[in-house]
Amino acid sequence: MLKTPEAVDPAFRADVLTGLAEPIPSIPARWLYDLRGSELFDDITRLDSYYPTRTETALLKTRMPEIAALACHDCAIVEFGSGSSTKTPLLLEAMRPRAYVPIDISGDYLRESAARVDAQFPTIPVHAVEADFTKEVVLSSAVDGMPRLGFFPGSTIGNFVPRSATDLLRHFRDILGVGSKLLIGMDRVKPVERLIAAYDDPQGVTAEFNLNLLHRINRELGADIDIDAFVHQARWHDMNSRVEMHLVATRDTSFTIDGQRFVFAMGDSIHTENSHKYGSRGARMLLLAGGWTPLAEWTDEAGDFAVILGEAQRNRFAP
Ligand code: AVI
Repeated sequence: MLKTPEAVDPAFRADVLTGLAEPIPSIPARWLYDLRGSELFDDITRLDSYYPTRTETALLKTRMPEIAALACHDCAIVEFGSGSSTKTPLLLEAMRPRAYVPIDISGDYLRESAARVDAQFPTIPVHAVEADFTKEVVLSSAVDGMPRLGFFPGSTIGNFVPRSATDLLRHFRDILGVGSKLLIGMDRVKPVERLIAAYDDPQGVTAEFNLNLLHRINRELGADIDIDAFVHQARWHDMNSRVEMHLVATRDTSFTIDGQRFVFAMGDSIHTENSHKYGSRGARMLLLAGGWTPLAEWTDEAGDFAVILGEAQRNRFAP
């Protein structure tokens, strides 16, 4: 059903119209996550071929005593993009923070996760913030003066190009303040076949997740995209160290959105997501560039995924 014009996020319309008119057509990855997209992403996290979620969760479980000892003493845990995280209880259980501050753009998700934490940890006060964590965030004054631990799991940092990732890390530093810590999950570079399998699973769930973006454009923006004319493709871009998701036209096709016509020749693509993979030193350099000094790093035995703890030290540019 076509959403009423008021219900459509004007930023979605603007990003789609601008992105599709670019010489390399692209749409920002955040628009993959409407209700259906979020459900499909949840399904992806349970696929055999998608190793990041289970590897990070296992890593947090096995190394939590060490992580907790270094990361949080009487702190407030601030989670960026709390979503439907299953990793949070591991931290709360081990660290018993003075407060938990989930930040999420979706009020529904936020209320759900706050209620879950409330039920499971009734003694930990929850101060939820409904906000886009890439923009201005105001934390509750209830956490003023508390040491803070930022939590940014899932390798979501990999979905930002390094320049934006650096800006985001600096922004986290501004929100949390000097002396704060950050526990961040980062996916590692590995053989291309495994990376492609993780982003192009045999069950076709990731394909459905990617193609759902076209359904969303048709539904919300009243477009007439022939979805059968596009297929999902995952590509490894070695020079930029990232997996890219594309929607590739399998034949010449055209469609109209808001009176604007877009023409795609067979083989042309819409670039819908980047997922950067870091080596150990590259990951630490990214943190340093973003204002976080790495303190410790944990990886699984195969070295598939890393969880890194950084500290926002006072600025010191010399020597
Ligand atoms: C949310 N993000 C960390 C996922 C990733 O691995 O980059 C999104 C995803 N896209 C396809 N599969 C998973």
